[in-house]
Amino acid sequence: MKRPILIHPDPRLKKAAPPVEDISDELRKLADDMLETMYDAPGIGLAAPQVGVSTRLITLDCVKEEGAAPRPLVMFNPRVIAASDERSTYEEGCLSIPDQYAEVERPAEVTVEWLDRDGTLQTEDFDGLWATCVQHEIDHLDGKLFIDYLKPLKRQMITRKMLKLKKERARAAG
Ligand code: K1U
Ligand code: ZN
Repeated sequence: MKRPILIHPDPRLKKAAPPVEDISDELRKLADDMLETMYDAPGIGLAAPQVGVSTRLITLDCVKEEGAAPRPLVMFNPRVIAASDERSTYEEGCLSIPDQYAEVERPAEVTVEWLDRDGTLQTEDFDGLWATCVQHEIDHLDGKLFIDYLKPLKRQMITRKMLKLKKERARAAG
């Protein structure tokens, strides 16, 4: 089942999410819904707070090559346990901030630890777009958006555009 994605500004996107205590069937269903919502958007990542659920769960799939097998990842309680000194800059977007893109600098490589849908602890090194995306999604769990890395004026400009978009959408929905 597809879920609606919250649009910035929304207080639910600014709140730090509590850790998952027990990976229940309900949370596995939420993960499946998030993957469906992410692929449909389309996006390469999604965090539970973006669908209005305050819990530490993210999904991602950064396979971009035409015809390549998808690699859907579901991460409960993900955390960066090591980050490279080397940094890389990527033009980021966000499904909660539609059609706005900006360059953000982050560690180029990160090691991430998480629980998979069976509750098994996983550890993996990520680089390139995967590293950028997993850091962007973990930021969502801490109530942080990519625009928080931008200069205040640029951030305000984007926020004003989003307020306008939300008003237009509300009017169209009647
Ligand atoms: O968290 C999100 O809002 C999802 C976001 C993830 C992300 C994108 C770019 C850099 C870092 C993190 C998106 O998926 S925005 C859409 C997007 O980038 C995309 C969509 C289709 C194909 C390729 C990219
Ligand atoms: Zn985002």
